[in-house]
Amino acid sequence: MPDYKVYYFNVKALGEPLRFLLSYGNLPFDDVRITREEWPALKPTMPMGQMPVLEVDGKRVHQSLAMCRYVAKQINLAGDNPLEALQIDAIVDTINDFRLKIAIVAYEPDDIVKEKKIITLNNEVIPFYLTKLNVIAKENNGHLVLGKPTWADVYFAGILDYLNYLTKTNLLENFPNLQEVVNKVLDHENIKAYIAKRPITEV
Ligand SMILES: N[C@@H](CCC(=O)N[C@@H](CS)C(=O)NCC(=O)O)C(=O)O
Repeated sequence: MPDYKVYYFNVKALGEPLRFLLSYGNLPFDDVRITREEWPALKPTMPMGQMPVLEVDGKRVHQSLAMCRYVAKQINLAGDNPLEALQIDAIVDTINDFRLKIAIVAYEPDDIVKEKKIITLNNEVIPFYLTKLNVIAKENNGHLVLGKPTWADVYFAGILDYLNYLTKTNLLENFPNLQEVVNKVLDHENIKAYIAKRPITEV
């Protein structure tokens, strides 16, 4: 089995889906959490000067979705054929579109612009995505695609805390089928064990 190290800040955010997937598949990894003080010295050693980064037997790779997909393949959560893999990728990309639409508002520096963008986000963007995804979760018996566990479910459960943090809401409050998807992941014994030992962080 390769030697895995995950480098990221001491937050969940973009690193948590990767930590979730490694944990779900029972692939041991070093959970390396870099402080803001350590980061400037380490930044030039990372492929694109950003994290998360996965080190596989000493080789550092970047891009959270690519890393998650790589781990998903190791643990048979990436579909049984190219069409299944495509369907999973499409859902993960949709979740990532949703994340980016939330992030662009949350990190808007101009307060007046931000206030306006929050109205559109709350009244249009969030209901649009969550209503669609909730129907999809219902049609797939508590999964996001293919009616079975895939890395899309684990990715969504892993990124949700960050999305709730950015929107300052409980996004799934009125979306029980999506909550069921997340609960199934959180009830997995390997995920429970990881959550029990991970550092407590606000984000
Ligand atoms: N598309 C990349 C984005 C990575 C990214 O934006 N990383 C941020 C933290 S979430 C970072 O490393 N920021 C510190 C810096 O750029 O110096 C991914 O999904 O992995």
